Amino acid sequence: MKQNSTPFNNDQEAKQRDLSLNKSDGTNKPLTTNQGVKVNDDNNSLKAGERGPSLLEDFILREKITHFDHERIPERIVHARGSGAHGYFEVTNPIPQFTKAGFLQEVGQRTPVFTRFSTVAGSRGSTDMARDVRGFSVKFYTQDGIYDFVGNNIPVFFIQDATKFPDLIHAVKPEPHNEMPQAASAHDTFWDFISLMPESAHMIMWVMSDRAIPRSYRMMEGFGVHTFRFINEQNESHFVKIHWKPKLGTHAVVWDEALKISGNDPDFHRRDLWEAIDMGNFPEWEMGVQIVPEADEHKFEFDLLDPTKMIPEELVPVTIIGKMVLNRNPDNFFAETEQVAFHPGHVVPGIDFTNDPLLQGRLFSYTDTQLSRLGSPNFHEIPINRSISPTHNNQRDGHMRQEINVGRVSYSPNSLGGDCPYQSRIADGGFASYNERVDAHKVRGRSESFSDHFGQAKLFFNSQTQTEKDHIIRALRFELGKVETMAIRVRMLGILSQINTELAQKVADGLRLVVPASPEQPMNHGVSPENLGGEQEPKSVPSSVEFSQALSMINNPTVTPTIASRKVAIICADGVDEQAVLDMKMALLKESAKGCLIAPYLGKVITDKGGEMPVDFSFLTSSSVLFDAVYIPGGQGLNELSQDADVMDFLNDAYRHCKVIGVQGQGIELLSGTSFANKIDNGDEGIVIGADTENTDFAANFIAAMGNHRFWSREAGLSNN
Ligand code: HDD
Repeated sequence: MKQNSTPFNNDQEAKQRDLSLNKSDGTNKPLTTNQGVKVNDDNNSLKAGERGPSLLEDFILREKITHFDHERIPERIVHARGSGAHGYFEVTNPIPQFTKAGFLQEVGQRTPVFTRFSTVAGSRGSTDMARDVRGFSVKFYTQDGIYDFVGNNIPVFFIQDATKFPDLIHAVKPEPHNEMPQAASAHDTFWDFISLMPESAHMIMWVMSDRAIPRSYRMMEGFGVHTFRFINEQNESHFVKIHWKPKLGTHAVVWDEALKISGNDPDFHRRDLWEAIDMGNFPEWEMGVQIVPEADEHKFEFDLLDPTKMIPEELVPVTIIGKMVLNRNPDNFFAETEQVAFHPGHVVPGIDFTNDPLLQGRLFSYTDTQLSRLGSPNFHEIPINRSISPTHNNQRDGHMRQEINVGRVSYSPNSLGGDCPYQSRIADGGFASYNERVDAHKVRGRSESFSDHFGQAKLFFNSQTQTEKDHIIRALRFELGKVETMAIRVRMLGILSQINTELAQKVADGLRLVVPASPEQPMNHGVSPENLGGEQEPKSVPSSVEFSQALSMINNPTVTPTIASRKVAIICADGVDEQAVLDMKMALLKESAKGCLIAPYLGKVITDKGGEMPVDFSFLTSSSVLFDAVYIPGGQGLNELSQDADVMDFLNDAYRHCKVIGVQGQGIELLSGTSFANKIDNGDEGIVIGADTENTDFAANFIAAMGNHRFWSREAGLSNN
């Protein structure tokens, strides 16, 4: 048992009880004004005569309209588009030797959490499926106060110093003169900035990879990016990188699919998270740590303080210490998901910062942004942000203060209040910053140890499978293809050539450009570099690890394949084989997956046995990009669908996006009208055929194939763009 502060709390419901103090439910209650006056007529304003002017006296109208006029608050400057859920964190492998953090001490200990996932560049109403980094933030309501993990689904960042953050975001956001494009990095200002910032080379490899178009928030890794410190009871520090590994594996969609999802369902990720939790498929992640002793700080060829670098798992393995389960959807989007305020500076005793200059800048930015977004220094009192451990201090007043501080004393030291609230000794849980020795000149500059910009970019690219490399090349052709300024395209090719010559050449081939012989130097407006502050000359330090399996999504074998929570489109029409549909639905259900009936019309289909089965979606209201696999059961009547262009698009897209297509009995005839009809006998493992409906292995084979996620070999014959 830890000697300081309170005994371990193990109450995963504590935050829900706390939130319930503010919940309001109007069921079977009279309508009132905000002042509690019952309303008799909510449909008509007060007028001088039925056709006359409205009266200023109408306090009911004025209150309603005024409140409506003020409903909106500024959206987050970045990460505006997001979705959140409640859950808990459970310790599976305590590490008291590294950290005294109270919520990480005992096996089975549970802490309530609220987690928000987001895109970065788009506005609140933008598509979930933009090519973008995803935010991954977890608010831990611990017994010792709030701990916020504020990370991304990518372990490194674009820039090394927080002072470049406004520049980066101005470059990626819609261009200021015409506010275009929305939620997209494929435009001139972004690539102009990136092409002049070689430190972003490593991050660019990740953002152009399929990590930037995840299949689901539930299928993304999470990373704290910066190196933090863990502090133990002996006040010893260890460096730590924090990881989240999804139980469902890390999966993505393909770019053409992403574009179509954005049109079919811009809320794709939000809906996916909501429905999974609603159906009891609670998303789960393991939390892992990479621990580096203080003595090893300078052991690596990169600097631990440089946020454009990760620690390859081959050098320091990830130790799993706990798991997070999200098991409850919010009651109210605005009150919870919109008003939640994360801050990497919200730490508890046992966790501390390093001198990473990006992190140091973030420590300022997050409180500042809440002041403009939520409007008051009392944002910590908003229920979703409220600590479940008691708060007492001498901070007072401000807009919308909720707490009623009793007594006459609001200063320290005081004698009138017994000098309360009192300070805590470290042994009693008082936070004390790590006693790091700093002895240096004040300097506006960057460490030489930050100047390798290409070593880990190479490692990332080299660690990808050929399929993943091709996707990166195509992503860059797309993005740079949208750039209008030729000089920016060429400058980017210069950057890419320093990562990998084949990569640069293939991107250049797609753009019909020539890779420049030497990369362009930054513009200094005639001032010689020695008279300017700023960066070191970029260089490339070979990584001591040449290939890292963990960096590839396809190669990374950390989880057993599962189809849990995946969705299968079951193609139907009147005359469909009822038994085949029921068998498949049952087989999917056993694997916690879901089969949905798609037919040319909504309502019901009449089966071969004369029964009725409800249709979930029509081909008009749905698309195969919203499903993980397609199943075509047998039965008379399905053949007619081959004349329907929507049905053919549905199947052709499923094939193009490398998804499993299962077909039984007469259903095979439907494939004859598809663009891949000639591929069916070619042994494509992703097309599972059951010649007769009695084949009992069919569902098992189909499910096993789905576990592979996608069949990439198909891409070889598809497009060369
Ligand atoms: Fe940030 C939001 C993650 C660098 C300034 N950031 C924000 C969110 C995430 C991150 C996940 C959304 C939180 C939520 O869901 O409400 N940010 C990162 C990561 C970074 C990073 C992983 C690099 C390692 N950020 C960064 C820098 C700065 C900011 C360098 C400023 C100097 N970030 C902000 C912000 C936001 C924010 C402006 C906008 C809304 C908010 O904070 O609450 O303060």
